[in-house]
Amino acid sequence: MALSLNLFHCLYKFRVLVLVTLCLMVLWTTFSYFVDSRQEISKAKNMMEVFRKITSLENSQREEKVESNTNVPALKSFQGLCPALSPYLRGASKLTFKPSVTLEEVQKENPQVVEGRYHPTECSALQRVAILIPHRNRERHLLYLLEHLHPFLQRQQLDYGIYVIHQAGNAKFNRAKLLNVGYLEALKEANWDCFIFHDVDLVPENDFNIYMCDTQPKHLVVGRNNTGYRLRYRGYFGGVTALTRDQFSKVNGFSNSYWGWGGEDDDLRIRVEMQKMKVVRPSADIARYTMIFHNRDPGNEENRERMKLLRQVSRTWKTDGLNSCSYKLLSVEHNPLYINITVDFSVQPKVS
Ligand code: UD2
Ligand code: MN
Repeated sequence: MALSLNLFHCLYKFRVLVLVTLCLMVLWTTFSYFVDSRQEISKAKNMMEVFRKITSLENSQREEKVESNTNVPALKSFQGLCPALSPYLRGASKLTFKPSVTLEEVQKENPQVVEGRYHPTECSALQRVAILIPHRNRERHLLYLLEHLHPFLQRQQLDYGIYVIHQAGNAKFNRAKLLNVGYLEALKEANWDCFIFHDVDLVPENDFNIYMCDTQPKHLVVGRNNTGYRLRYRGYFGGVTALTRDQFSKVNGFSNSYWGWGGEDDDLRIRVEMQKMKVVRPSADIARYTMIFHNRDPGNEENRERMKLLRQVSRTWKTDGLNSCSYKLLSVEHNPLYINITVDFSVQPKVS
């Protein structure tokens, strides 16, 4: 009896011991679970923090890009960059020029253009592009160009402004100096990335000819209707060209010394080549223009000095260009479809 009582007692003790051990194990497991999960929570918290920092950095960079692209305060909600190729492009089109077209009609057709400027609202444009048009006494050509260029540039989803640089006074026409003025004056009102130097009488036929700058200076006119759409000569750099702000400033802009017709475009090409840059062109089937017919204008007679000037570029480019372009500014007017800059070179010494 005593033996069985003793055995019972031992068994009881053993059970209690097992129970206590089990309890301790449960307690330990629960404790370590909570410790682990607290660590996991803090790890997760850290990861969330890192993620939040990355996304907020990305957003602020995007907002900065939007701000610098549009020149307006950063948009509250994120706006993506426009695609490299706009979905609105149509390709080649047959151009028509209605003699009856008026400025008011062109204005009505382009309600989103304000004071010569436009930017897409659906996305943030890839470049801010200033179109510079040298001008004197070619009102009808200007009207045709505005009529075609505004919708063309909007289809390309560009943030752009059109500047017409008008030469008043009786001095000989100076296309190159007008374009220098356009560059200097346009940069006073916006931070343009890219400049398109554009004859008033050339109308692009294909909107795949993108009015944006490249890593190298770009010549946009391979061919035009009245020269059988072929490049006129090797090294030809006239009509319409696109240079970034830096590319243009690197070559000190155009020379100011070409009075009358010819040479200034070849001078710019020499400057570009001297800086070890290479002229690029879109393909010939795209870089096509219609030139509105005209005769040589009075006041823009052939420049007989041009060959002599062209031989001196390597000596003159550093001191003849943007850094020496002085001019009398008569007015800057913000018209609905373009910004009109009027200058008079007749009050300037001819060699500036
Ligand atoms: C060629 C070039 C042009 C320029 C010029 C020589 C092409 C397609 N164009 O044009 O870029 O190098 O030779 O200087 O190769 N302009 C006026 N009013 C005037 C005179 C000129 O507005 O009284 C402006 C206008 O923007 C015109 C540009 O200057 O398109 C060039 O003059 P142009 O059209 O008489 O010369 P063009 O066609 O031979
Ligand atoms: Mn012309």
